[in-house]
Amino acid sequence: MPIKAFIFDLDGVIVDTAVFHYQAWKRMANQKLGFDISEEFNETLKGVSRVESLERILQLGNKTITDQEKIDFATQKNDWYLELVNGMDASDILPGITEMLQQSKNAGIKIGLGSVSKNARMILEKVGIIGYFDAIIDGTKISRGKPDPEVFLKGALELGCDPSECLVFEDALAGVEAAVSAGMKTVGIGTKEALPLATITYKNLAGVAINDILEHIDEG
Ligand code: B16
Ligand code: MG
Repeated sequence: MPIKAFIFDLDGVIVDTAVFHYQAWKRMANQKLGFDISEEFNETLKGVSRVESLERILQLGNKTITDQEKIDFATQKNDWYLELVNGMDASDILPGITEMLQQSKNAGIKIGLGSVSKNARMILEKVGIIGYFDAIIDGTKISRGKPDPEVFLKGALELGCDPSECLVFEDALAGVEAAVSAGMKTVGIGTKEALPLATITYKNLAGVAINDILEHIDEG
């Protein structure tokens, strides 16, 4: 089936907010729980919801807290995260993204966002590219995080396309797994070793032409 829509992950594909999530979770683990989290462990939180991320951190440190504390800690982490995100502007858009959005628009390809983040809409507004999107699926519209395919299947539905007509741009293992489960081909942003299930991979999208992607996807 020909590709009619591109669905982009936010964190790690459009902007590098992963580093801010990491700093905020690290601060919370250090100050509230009394242990540290490594960058390697942070990799396993990519594409995972806020509540589930907290659960995984508690499990890592072997800590038990009350339900009220869980709410308070997740809120505190988000406040720290938002302080960091607040300084973002168009210069934080990752290489090649604005050009890719413009090329897609010119080629008549529909554009969707598939993010687990509840802050996604605000971030797209902040960096000035929200106008490109025909559908935005974020953490406010889904009940299951990646690797569940819900976020991408809802994207296809809102874009009016069959899943097989959608191509997902993802940087995280859980995100690529979600797209594969949704029956979609994927452009992995990273290395083939880190994202073995991706149909093709690019280090980043700087200088990448749509036709180059579509030709490789046909072969993939
Ligand atoms: P929030 P994505 C995900 O975004 C992040 O990768 C993940 O680290 C984060 O916990 C999740 O959003 C929830 O974010 O706390 O802002 O609702 O990769 O799906 O764009
Ligand atoms: Mg991501």
